[in-house]
Amino acid sequence: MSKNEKNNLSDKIQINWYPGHMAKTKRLISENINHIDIVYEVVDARIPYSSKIKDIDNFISNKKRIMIMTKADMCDREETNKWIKYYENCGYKVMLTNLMKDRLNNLINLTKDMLKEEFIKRQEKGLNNRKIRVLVVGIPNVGKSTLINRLVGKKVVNVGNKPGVTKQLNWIRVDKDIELLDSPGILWPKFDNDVVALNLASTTAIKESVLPIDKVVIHIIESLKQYYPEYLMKRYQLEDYDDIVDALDHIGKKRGCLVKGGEIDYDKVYDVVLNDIKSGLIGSITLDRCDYV
Ligand SMILES: Nc1nc2c(ncn2[C@@H]2O[C@H](COP(=O)(O)OP(=O)(O)OP(=O)(O)O)[C@@H](O)[C@H]2O)c(=O)[nH]1
Ligand SMILES: [Mg+2]
Repeated sequence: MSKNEKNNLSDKIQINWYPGHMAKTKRLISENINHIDIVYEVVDARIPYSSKIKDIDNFISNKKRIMIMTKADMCDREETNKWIKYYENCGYKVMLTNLMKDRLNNLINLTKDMLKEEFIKRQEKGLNNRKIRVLVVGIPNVGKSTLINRLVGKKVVNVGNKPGVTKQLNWIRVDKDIELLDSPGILWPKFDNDVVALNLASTTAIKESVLPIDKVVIHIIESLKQYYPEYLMKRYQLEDYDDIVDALDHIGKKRGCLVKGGEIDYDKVYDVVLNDIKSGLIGSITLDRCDYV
């Protein structure tokens, strides 16, 4: 990689991307929001700020909500706890969960509790007792569908570690008391800053092809250097470095990402780092920090 190429890496990222189906999903949610009793707003505990839908208030109006932070098993608990406090101070009920193993009885209980008065009022008015209707909403790949499968207790909707698995709104019955509306992941029309966009790409919330892969991987390595240098050491035996190209070269050599003649194959280095992050092999990380909001 030449110095010029390296300099280009720090250019401001231009992203003006907003797939039409996300606008459509927001419109459908707005149209159906009057039928909803409560919203589960799902965020990824590794990026509790970057993964929160920025314009959510525009289409869920003032519905009651619970923020569900998924991937508790992959996050840095100390930083995540600061975020939980931050959102609780903003008035949210927050629930941190590992959807791979947690039972979600407490979520059901909290939901029923938050809606108790409304349902008593309905009864007093002589209205039919009906199920609680929950909208599950969030950016792509945060675990909305996994949450639904967990609540139902079996696989009723498809999940996958890539954005855009759910394509349409789906009503799912949980039990005699609750039904859920699964929704496709949505983002907002323009990313407010590069860090948010890069964090989203680092955790596979936006398609890899949307951002230049070199910028995403450099962001991952630089974030690890800043917050978790011990993970760089453990996974790649990479000590502190001054030049990012040296870091990429080092990882390339350690992981055998070479082309004929012993040159570094940077595309392979990018794949290695992205896969390590995607699968959680690097370690438990949180990429957002409360002090920058
Ligand atoms: N380790 C871990 N993986 C999780 C957790 N929750 C979800 N996942 C994984 O995250 C990936 C995305 O899950 P989905 O449920 O498909 O996400 P989604 O929000 O429905 O995504 P879209 O439908 O694409 O918007 C899957 O590979 C899940 O297995 C969690 O708490 N811990
Ligand atoms: Mg889904």
